[in-house]
Amino acid sequence: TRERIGLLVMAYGTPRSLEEVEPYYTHIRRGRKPSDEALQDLISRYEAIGGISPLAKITEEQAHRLAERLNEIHPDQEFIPYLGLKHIDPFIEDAVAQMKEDGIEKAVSIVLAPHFSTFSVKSYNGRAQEETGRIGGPEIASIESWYDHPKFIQYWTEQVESTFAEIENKDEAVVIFSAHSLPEKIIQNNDPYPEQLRETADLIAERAGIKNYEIGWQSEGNTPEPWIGPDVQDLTRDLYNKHGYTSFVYCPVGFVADHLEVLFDNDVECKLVTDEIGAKYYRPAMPNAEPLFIDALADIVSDKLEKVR
Ligand code: FEC
Repeated sequence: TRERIGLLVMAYGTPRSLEEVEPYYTHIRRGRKPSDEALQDLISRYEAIGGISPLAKITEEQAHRLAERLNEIHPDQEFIPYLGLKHIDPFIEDAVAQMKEDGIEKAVSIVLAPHFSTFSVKSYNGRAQEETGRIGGPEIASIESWYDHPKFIQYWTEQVESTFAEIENKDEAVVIFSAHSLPEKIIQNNDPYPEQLRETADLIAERAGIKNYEIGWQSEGNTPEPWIGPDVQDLTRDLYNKHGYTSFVYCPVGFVADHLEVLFDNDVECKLVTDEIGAKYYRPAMPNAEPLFIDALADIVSDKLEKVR
């Protein structure tokens, strides 16, 4: 019989209807209800991308395809996918409880975000480990980061190359690699997040032969504390003023799916700036459930299992 392995796929989560926006937002704010104004603002952003985010469907497809791929490459094992979300049900804890109920003894977990940060990946993995310890659930091998995996880099390299093939004046084009901003205080605690984003960008740029590229931060929260910058919108204006670039290529490599932070923060907000300065806006396709990306994730999971064997 095949060895059964729980595949815990963790991701941010998104409201599935406009009614779910309030509880979701309240969860993100650690239980504090948003003001009516903030709630309306978020609802209007969801409305601007077509009513609701495609993220829920994409996350499910990523998990399903990943399990399928792993089952293809490991005929002696059976990977059973479980989705555990950070801010909406099924929560990470629900997934761990379900694995236990299903008699899973061994599991591997992966977060659908490439770069490690205490704020993101560490908190996902911490919640999974804490819950499994609490209920005596499966042993979980947690993957910490995969920002430099060759197939992940290859995915974005191909995207950048095909985007550049469309650009006439390549010397006047710049790539902005970005991730979700985080409060600046993480840097004081030696968080590897900014360094990992830099490495992802360097690897893609080197392989795609791109000379003009910069690191930017996006989607920062609405709090008084300082967040890591430069923000992608400000960076766009600065780069235009300094170098007169006529094409901007946005690669939000800190994310892996089409969702609000890309479809709004890049495709609406950054595009407002490129329109204003009269430059061209490009945003290559997100990995979603593309086979090369799923293959990258399957390699990352396989490598982790090999290590803990
Ligand atoms: O529904 C969708 O399509 C978008 C889902 C979504 C993703 C996402 C990814 C990340 N976030 C990260 C950190 C923070 C911090 C705060 C914060 C706030 C929000 C809000 C929404 C939201 N995030 Fe998110 N994020 C997504 C959605 N995020 C909605 C609340 C309204 C707003 O500020 O825009 C600030 C929390 C606070 O108030 O204290 C911090 C990080 C990621 C990337 C890693 C990951 O995917 O886990 C980091 C997708």
